[in-house]
Amino acid sequence: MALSGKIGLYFFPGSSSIFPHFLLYHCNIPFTPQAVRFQEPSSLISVNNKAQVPVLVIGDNVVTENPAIAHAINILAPEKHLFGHGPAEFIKVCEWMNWISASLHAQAWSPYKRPFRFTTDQSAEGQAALLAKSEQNVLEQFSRLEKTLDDKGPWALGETFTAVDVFLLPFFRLGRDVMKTNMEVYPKWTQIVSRLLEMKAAKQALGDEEAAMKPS
Ligand SMILES: N[C@@H](CCC(=O)N[C@@H](CS)C(=O)NCC(=O)O)C(=O)O
Repeated sequence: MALSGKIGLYFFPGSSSIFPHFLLYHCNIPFTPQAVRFQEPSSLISVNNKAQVPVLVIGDNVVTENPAIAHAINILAPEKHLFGHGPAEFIKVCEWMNWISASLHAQAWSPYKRPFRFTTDQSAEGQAALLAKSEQNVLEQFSRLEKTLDDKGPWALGETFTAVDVFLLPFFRLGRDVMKTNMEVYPKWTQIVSRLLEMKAAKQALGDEEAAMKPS
């Protein structure tokens, strides 16, 4: 099926949907941002049966999962080289995105955010214990992330700006705003996020998030 037609992005302020939201603006792809209310999950389930954001709609195609959405955006805007230049960088970007999605997001962050989904022990003590262990897991992954970033920069892979840099933004935000972690202990990561926040695409995506949070 062709990857063409009207484009829409379902997003939730403060979540990982800032990743494709930023990429779409960065690639100058016209799209309609659609804020999701998790209080009314049925509105999202009709689009994505996992009831999660982000969801990218391209004509009749519904694309879920951050790495797959990044691939779709890369296909729509190949001139932006979101997956780098050449096979070695392409593979590195894939490696990073799988690691962020599986190890950082699903394995470490999700149990921290929603411990009740990960244990049958629903007592306050059980939940607190899981939360404490999950926080430790997230911080271990944060340290690994910092060590894996290119030493010279300015971006995650070195000279080339790629989708990986933008995928680092939501987790930085979650660490800073939700876990209240001092992110300055990750200087390379902090530098990348500062550079991202200076870009027009960040201002546009964050502007949509802010507008969506205003009471209607
Ligand atoms: N594997 C998915 C994870 C998406 C995800 O966990 N989204 C969160 C926001 S960051 C969400 O929608 N959570 C609501 C829920 O799980 O109920 C991806 O990479 O897109």
